[in-house]
Amino acid sequence: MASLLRNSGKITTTAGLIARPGFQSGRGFDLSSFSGGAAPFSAPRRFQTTESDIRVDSHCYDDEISQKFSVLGGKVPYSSGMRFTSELPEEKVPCYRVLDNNGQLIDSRNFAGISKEIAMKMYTDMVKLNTMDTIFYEAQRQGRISFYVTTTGEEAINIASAAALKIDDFIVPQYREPGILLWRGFTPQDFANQCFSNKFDDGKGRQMPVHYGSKKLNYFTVASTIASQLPHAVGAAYSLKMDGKDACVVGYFGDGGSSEGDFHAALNFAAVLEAPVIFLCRNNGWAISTPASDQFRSDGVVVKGQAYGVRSIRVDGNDALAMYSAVRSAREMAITEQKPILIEAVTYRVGHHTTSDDSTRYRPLEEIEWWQMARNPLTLYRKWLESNSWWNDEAEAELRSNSRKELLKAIQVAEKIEKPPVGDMFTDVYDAVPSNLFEQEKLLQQTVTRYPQDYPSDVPVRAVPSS
Ligand SMILES: Cc1ncc(C[n+]2csc(CCOP(=O)(O)OP(=O)(O)O)c2C)c(N)n1
Ligand SMILES: [Mg+2]
Repeated sequence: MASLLRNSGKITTTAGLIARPGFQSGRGFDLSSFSGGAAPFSAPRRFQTTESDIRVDSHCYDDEISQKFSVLGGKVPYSSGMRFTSELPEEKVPCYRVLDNNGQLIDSRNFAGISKEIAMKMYTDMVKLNTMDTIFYEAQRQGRISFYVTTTGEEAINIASAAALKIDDFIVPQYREPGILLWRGFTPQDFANQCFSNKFDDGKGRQMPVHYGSKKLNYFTVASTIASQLPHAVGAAYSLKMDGKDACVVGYFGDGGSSEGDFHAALNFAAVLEAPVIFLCRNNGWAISTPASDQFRSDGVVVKGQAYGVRSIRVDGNDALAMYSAVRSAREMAITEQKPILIEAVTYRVGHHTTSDDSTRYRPLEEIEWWQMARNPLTLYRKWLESNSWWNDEAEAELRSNSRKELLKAIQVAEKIEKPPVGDMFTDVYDAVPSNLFEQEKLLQQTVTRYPQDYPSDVPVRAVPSS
């Protein structure tokens, strides 16, 4: 973990769930709902909480000074000492953890209670996700699909965050979060249909593999233009707020995404509009070949929340129970208090960036192996399940074998299904196809007909209707 934040040394872990207060509120908040009674949900007031809430303490300042300071959203003391703030806080923000390095509870009080059923489904889906990565990655290597992105090492972030949310919550993903879809019921066949771009892909084969989306499952389609999804997440959350919905939006992104302007704009918008959105950063140490130490000089991503007035927490992203607890709590705060929350989940990208990458060219093999062995999210969580007598070797072998069979079958079926007709490239954007697109479609159809050897034979060319 220290290697993720090389510039400024180690971060400590804590077994206590401590979200950092947003600058504006400065209020404490109660996490006692973990140990029982949930905080009552008060219906969000349509529009009311979006008004700026600037309070100036008139007892301390005369009117003229108060006026000046009102631009800073509250009371600011004068100081005769010229002090610059330091670039880094004295202490690093601790990393919330529930399980120790052996998968045992550090403190049984500081995490959300979880039923056996949910706990088992979490592990089952983590294994399925891991198996899907192995099989789809191999399929890409065999030339059966053009591209793939693994989530290896980030299974806990994917599945535990999904488990902590409700289906009404909207997911606005980056691209390394297919586990949320899996949790919500996207089947191996659905994943395979998208990766093989066949006619049952909801995106009609228009996108590269792994650009999943599901309207039914409230999962926005992956847009791999880094961080562009985050302002959209805020807009969607603001819409939920206006409609008084008991739901939030979760915008996922990587450490690399936090360097994009869109991340900063989104945090600021969310804070000012008081939008019920969770920004979930997977700080996996790498943005393709750029290490986190070349990405930012701050104490990771978590501290950026407070700068924008957003309550934030750093969590061990390889600890499924910590992720589940933090996301559940964040969801409750985002909805009941109608405000954004930032979670920095500290993890490691065990796989290559994508199938177009070879990460051993820029990082030591030992680093990858250490994370895979010592901090494997599946192993840690399995140890906790076993200590509850909920899991054993026999169950493991059966799950792995069944998942493998199911996924192999899914790709065998998907690759035999016909592709969508090329004409589908031109539909669904305009109500009536404009003349320039109509011309392009006609030209494409003529080209494919004239040079059939240059085009895949399994893609039907739909006849262009006469205009
Ligand atoms: C706007 C934009 N710039 C650059 C890229 C190229 N690119 C694709 S992924 C990536 C790195 C993203 O890293 P991070 O956000 O940490 O996510 P991770 O891949 O580690 O999950 C980059 C730079 C892009 N897709 N979009
Ligand atoms: Mg990254």
